[in-house]
Amino acid sequence: MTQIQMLGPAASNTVAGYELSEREREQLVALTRRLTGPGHPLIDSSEWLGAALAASSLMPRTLLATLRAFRHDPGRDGVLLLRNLPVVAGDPLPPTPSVPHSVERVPTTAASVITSLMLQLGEVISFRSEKNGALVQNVVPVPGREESQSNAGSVLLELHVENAFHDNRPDYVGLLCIREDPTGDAKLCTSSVRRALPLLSEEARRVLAEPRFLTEPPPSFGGLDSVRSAHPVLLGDPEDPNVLVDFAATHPLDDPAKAAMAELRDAFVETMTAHRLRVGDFAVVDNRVAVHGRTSFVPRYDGADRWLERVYAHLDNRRSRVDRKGGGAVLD
Ligand SMILES: O=C(O)CCC(=O)C(=O)O
Ligand SMILES: [Fe+2]
Repeated sequence: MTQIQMLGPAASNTVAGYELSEREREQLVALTRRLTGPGHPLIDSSEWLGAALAASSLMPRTLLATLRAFRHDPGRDGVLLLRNLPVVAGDPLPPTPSVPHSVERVPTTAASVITSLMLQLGEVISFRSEKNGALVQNVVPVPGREESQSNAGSVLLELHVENAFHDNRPDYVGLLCIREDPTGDAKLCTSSVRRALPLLSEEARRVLAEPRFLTEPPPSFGGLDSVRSAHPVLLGDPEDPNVLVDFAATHPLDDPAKAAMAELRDAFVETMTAHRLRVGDFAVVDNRVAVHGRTSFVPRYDGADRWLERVYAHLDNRRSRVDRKGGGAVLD
């Protein structure tokens, strides 16, 4: 029972997944009641996070075992898909927000569920320059931002490692679907370096492992002024490397580097999985092994658009301590 099972083609992909039983779902609802409702501190407070951490260790055993197994080995795809998670309990879901930098501050069922899950993978973190440092962020289309290469946009979002420019980027990106795209066109796309690597030429592998690439931070992080030093795209063991690339923000420094990056993108596209997330689906991307992006779609801005909640986690809280002023969850 605790083994990660494979979801079949009917689920539009074959990544590691687990569907909660009704009983497990009820258990989660009961657990989130400890965290939601009037009188509870706001999400980003240390009081609420402490309560969420305590509650998270009481999640159903199968869920805990599934998360632990994924942390041990993210599999060929570097993605874990959980289904049938509760996102509301009682009250109807409000309209999908459409303002920039939308976040959750008051603890809801969905926010409690995603935070608890991520707390069992690692330590939850956020970045001060991104969505005001809020831990639970809304991924929603925003009017006027259609063309932007961010999660507020609706044009194709290029495959990327999350916050690739940052030394303490997240190890995991968790995305919980709380309202599915009514058009069905918006799909989370994921590709892993484990699947792409065998498709690459020897030359591309060699060049990608050299520091011949620069990754730009988004403008909110200081833009080009804060570009760090040149880095390789493939890091670590050449047989099973980590990947560090954002096809909208990483710049090759010479022609062979450009060709190798193009080869890598082709390999990612060839081995990509598209996930049409439904309400209660939760995708966790291992940000070292997998890249993610999103297909284009047409938002209506009528309150019924696609709505995901996002939480980051990383594994080494000591390593990031230098960036977490005061010891909280927010990185500078
Ligand atoms: O909208 C999506 O499916 C993914 C967006 C994304 O890349 C993110 O929120 O980090
Ligand atoms: Fe992303």
